[in-house]
Amino acid sequence: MSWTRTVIVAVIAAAVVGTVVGLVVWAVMRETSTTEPPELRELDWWEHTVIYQIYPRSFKDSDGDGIGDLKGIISELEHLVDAGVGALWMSPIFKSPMYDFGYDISDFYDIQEEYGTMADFNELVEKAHALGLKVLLDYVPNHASTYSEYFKKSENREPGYEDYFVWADPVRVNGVNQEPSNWISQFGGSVWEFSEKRQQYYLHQFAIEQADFNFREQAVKDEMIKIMLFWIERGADGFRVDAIPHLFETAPDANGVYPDEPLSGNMFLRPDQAGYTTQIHTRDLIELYDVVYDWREAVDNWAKNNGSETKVLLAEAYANISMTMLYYGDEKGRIGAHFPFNFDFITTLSAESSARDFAYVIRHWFTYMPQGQVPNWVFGNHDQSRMPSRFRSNMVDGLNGLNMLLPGVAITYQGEEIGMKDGFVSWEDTVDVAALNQGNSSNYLEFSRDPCRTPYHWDNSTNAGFSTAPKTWLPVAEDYIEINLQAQKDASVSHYKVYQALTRLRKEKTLSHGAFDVQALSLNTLLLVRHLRTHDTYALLFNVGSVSDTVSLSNVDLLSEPLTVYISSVHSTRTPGSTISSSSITLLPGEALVLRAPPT
Ligand SMILES: *[C@@H]1O[C@H](CO)[C@@H](O)[C@H](O)[C@H]1NC(C)=O
Ligand SMILES: *[C@@H]1O[C@H](CO)[C@@H](O)[C@H](O)[C@H]1NC(C)=O
Ligand SMILES: *[C@@H]1O[C@H](CO)[C@@H](O)[C@H](O)[C@H]1NC(C)=O
Ligand SMILES: *[C@@H]1O[C@H](CO)[C@@H](O)[C@H](O)[C@H]1NC(C)=O
Ligand SMILES: [Ca+2]
Ligand SMILES: [Ca+2]
Repeated sequence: MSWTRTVIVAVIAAAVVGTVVGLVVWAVMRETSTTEPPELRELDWWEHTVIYQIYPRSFKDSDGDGIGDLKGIISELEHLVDAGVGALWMSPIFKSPMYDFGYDISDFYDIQEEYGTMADFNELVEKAHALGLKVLLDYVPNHASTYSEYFKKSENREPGYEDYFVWADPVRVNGVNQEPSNWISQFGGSVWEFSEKRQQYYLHQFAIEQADFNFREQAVKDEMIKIMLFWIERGADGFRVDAIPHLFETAPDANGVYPDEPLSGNMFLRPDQAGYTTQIHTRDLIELYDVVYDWREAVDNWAKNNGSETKVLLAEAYANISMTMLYYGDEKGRIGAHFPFNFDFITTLSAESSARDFAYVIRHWFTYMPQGQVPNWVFGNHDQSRMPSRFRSNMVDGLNGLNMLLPGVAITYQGEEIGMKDGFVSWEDTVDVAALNQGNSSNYLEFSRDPCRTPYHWDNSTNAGFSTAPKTWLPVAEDYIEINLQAQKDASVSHYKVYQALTRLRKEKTLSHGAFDVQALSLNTLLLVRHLRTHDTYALLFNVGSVSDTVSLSNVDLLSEPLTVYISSVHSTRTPGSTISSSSITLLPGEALVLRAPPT
């Protein structure tokens, strides 16, 4: 949830000295680490899967109240199989007063009523597993709803709960109570909120209704592991872990004084907006990694003791590259998340990026990723403008192509398989706290996460087939008549058909085990090659620019003739099965081709 449009202009570490030349032998090194087995290494279930993020409120409404629910998800699990994904991750489905749509949990052990019951959850897990789909839950350890029993007990100073949250006395200035520090919430305003009952401030890095747990309290750490194992016992295959960089804040000094954060100097922000200060006391504190490593130990132990398959931890961390990579593990050999999400395509690339930027950003991740780890790629989520809206509509197939052809795990946010764009949400219809906190200003949309959360487009019937309600919780985007799943299933050529072809292609050993090379053939045309010994070579050719581009593949050693078009983007004039001459290829703006070549 750490929605960080304010830091979106993340600069790729300027100091990447030395060039990454030629082949990146990621997969090959993994393969040959033991003494050259003739067989390719067998991958664990998660290492090359496609994870599909479901935003439950907006996926499918089964009972006509305008809100998506578990029964709706159950009824559409076949869609995920049809799309060719291997796992689903649901944004939070736990009891919540919904100030932050489920990221403010009031009971971590129960299902939100409007989403369904524990019986529905069991049915969902059972059916998903029967269909061969893994089920990942959203685990939100940084904070609890102020409506939770934990918070109520802590506010009442009940024994054992006094220090469950971060409480601080007011600072008295000229006889007036003031906040303990100048720290600003991710959603705007002070992180400190005064409790009349306890006569102290509590800390909230997100909404006022989301109180931050105190991770220096052993009882909190124990409880968090208990929650994870509770859901694992009920069949969860792992977790996406929310907002981890915010787990710890700098502790007060011996006199109980909290240090202020320095001002960022960003003149475009008001003093109450996130980003006005530089978050040196509220993000990326080194203590948090030990907590993550403990979680990994707990889930690994559970799996070992129960002889079960691997349970995965995926870290949501908008952080710089070194702090991000630390989630994989540290120099002392402690291991953490199976991977931290790679948000580089969201935070550093846009419609203006060149093929050189793309190649650089891809290599950046591999340059810093510790050896033997699994990469992953994210193109959108419930906190960010949708992929075709951030880039261009004609780039959908090329971007899905990159997601599917790059090594490691591909992550799809619901709707990316059909090229859904952001919906328009008027101020009157706005429900996201990050936007509401801005008031009805001309720029509330810059802060709003509602446009990327509008309901899924199943077909061209009322409410895009999402719900039979007269009014849905967020409006359905107007373009659903043209952009919807049914239409794309009916069409002979569509984003969805391309997506299916891509997920099918992923089953090739070249994609699961092969090495890769990425380069810019020109300013705007990107080439990604996957190759593996005696197996066919596959390459993605993608014009990321807004004008046509002509390139040659004659000098690419990895690609030998004949080159066959294997998959082509929807507006391409080339049809799958046709051969292509490597000497001169003209690509339309956004055009993408997956080519097949004989083994090198
Ligand atoms: C898993 O193992 C733990 C002990 O580590 C045990 O308490 C629990 O019942 C086991 N669960 C299952 C589903 O086998
Ligand atoms: C990343 O952030 C950490 C902690 O804020 C800082 O110490 C480090 O210098 C940063 N590294 C880079 C490469 O920016
Ligand atoms: C929000 O602002 C717009 C444009 O300034 C205005 O037309 C609209 O009436 C306002 N809505 C509310 C609820 O204040
Ligand atoms: C709605 O979808 C159906 C089924 O895909 C199709 O036959 C019909 O032409 C569509 N109607 C419109 C207005 O696009
Ligand atoms: Ca419903
Ligand atoms: Ca925290």
